[in-house]
Amino acid sequence: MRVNRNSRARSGAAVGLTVTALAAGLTTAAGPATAQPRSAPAVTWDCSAAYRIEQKLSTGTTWRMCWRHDAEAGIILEDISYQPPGETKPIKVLASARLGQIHVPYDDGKAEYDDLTGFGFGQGQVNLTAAECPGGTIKTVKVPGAFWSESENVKGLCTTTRSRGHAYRKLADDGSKVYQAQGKDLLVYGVNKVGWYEYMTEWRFQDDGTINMNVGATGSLAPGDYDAGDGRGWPIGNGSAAKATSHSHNVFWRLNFALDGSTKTKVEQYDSAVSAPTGPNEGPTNKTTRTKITKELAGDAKNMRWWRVVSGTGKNKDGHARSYEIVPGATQKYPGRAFTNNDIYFTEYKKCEQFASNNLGNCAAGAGKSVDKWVGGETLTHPITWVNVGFHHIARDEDQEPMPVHWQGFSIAPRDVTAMNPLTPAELADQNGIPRNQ
Ligand SMILES: [Cu+2]
Repeated sequence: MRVNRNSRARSGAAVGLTVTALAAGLTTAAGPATAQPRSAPAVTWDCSAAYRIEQKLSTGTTWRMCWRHDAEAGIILEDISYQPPGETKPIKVLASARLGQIHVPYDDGKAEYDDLTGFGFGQGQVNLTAAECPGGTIKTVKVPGAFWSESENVKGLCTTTRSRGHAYRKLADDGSKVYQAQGKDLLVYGVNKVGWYEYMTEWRFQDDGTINMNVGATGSLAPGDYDAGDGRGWPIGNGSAAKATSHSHNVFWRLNFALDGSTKTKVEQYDSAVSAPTGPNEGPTNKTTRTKITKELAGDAKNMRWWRVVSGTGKNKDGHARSYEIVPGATQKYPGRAFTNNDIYFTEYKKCEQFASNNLGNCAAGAGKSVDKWVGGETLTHPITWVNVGFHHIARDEDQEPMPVHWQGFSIAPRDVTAMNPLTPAELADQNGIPRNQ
């Protein structure tokens, strides 16, 4: 349940208190927090109270962000910051996070949709019932011209918390006890109805700093597609009279990182190459190399390849540059268009570059309407990250009715944002770096 914690949050989390709270087990957010001193730095907001999301999870981590609604992109999250226990002030992660497009090409080549910019995704924001935001709060979203609501004030954005199981587990070195914590997440989600489909856009903020971004497709298969238009559609219903045309859902996210408050971030790619043993007493070796991505890139996922976005200025308490790693999700990349032909794009920020395809931004003539066109060799000083996750949807009998939610997405995970596991129990807080003498 999201409650108004402003008075507490504004006073931040003092280190000394956090240790006390952790020692006490930190099973509730309410108890120790009330004792926080008033001297900690104030939290500043770039949005009015109605557009703030602030959640202190019971494990001690606070997430803060602003939200707004865009006529095409739907919900956009801005100024996202993370404050785990032991940090005295919020750590900015992203200036903005939003969908960049949902591109839906049909296998028969007869239909191809850009759901965000061509089919009113934003106006398709629907009212949520209380039951579908368990334990949470539903915010009112102003949606001019809302398609599926009598009022333009749509009860459209749920914020709630959920348990995700173990955050960690460790048997004490002397075997006397088990250190364990059950992880908690802040969830922020809404639903946009586009034709027969209903897309759930879910943002999951874990207490360990990880952010999961997922789109779930549900609602109904479009009856108009029951025509085996691709010549191979999967039979739906009794016999084989109706065959649903297969298609892809290519979902793009657009991330504007602002680690430690600056969008002047750096991009790095890592690759690992495994070589055969060099002798009978050797094992295979694995060499990991870093490539600095200094210019715009259309990149592809590969075995043992990953990227991270690194702060230009911020360091953790170990003196390591703060960064976020991009953790790919399962994808079925659609090679049919240049803008879906790569898994990730890093482009130099331009305000007009808003949607991965069928862009509506007022870019200069000749700039191109899709993200692939914006990879032009420019030096990256303010990189924008575009992540493309595809799903080839071959319908099945179980897709009626309603269609079970099918999720696609990815994560970003902190790498050296804090000096240790942000949820480290006080008893283990001295175990950083070279192992202590027993
Ligand atoms: Cu589908």
